[in-house]
Amino acid sequence: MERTLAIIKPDAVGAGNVGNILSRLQKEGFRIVHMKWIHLNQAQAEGFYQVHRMRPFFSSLVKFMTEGPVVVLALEKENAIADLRKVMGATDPAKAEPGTLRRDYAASIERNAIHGSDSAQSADYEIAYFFSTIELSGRSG
Ligand code: 3AN
Repeated sequence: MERTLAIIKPDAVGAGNVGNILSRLQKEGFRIVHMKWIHLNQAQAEGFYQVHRMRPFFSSLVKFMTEGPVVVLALEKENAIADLRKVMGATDPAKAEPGTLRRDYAASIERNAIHGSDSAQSADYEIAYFFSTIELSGRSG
C-alpha cells in the first residue's frame, strides 16, 4: 500500500465540485486516510510550493491557492502516487485525457482543480506538512 497527498484546490471547492471529486477518487479505489478543510494563509501556501519559488508563476499560484478554502487528503491505494496522477490528468487541462479530473473540472494550467504528489519523497513531505503527529498516529494511522 502506498500513500499520496491530494489537494482539492480553491477553484474546485468554489465551484462546488468537492463531492464529485471525492466520489470519483473513491470509485477509483483510493481510501481516504486523513482529510481536512483549510483556508491557507500566504506563508502556508508559499511553504507548500517552495520547490516552485523561482518559477515565474509562483506569486500568482500562491495568490490562487489562498483565495478560498481547500480540501487536503491523504489517500491510500496500491500505486497511489502514479494512479492519482493518472486520474488527475495533465497539468494543463487542455492536454488532459477525457475522463480525467482536470479535463472535467479544471479551467487552466494554474486553476487546475487538484494537486497530487509527484514522487514518494514528495508524498512523505507533503503528508507531514499538512497532518500532525497526533493525526498520523491515530487509529487510521
Ligand atoms: P502538477 O500539479 O501537475 O504536478 P507542477 O508541479 O508542475 O504540476 O505545478 C504545480 C502547480 O503550479 C500546478 N498544479 C499549477 O497550479 C501551477 N502551474 C504549473 N505550471 C504553471 C504555468 N505554466 N502557469 C501557471 N501555473 C502553473
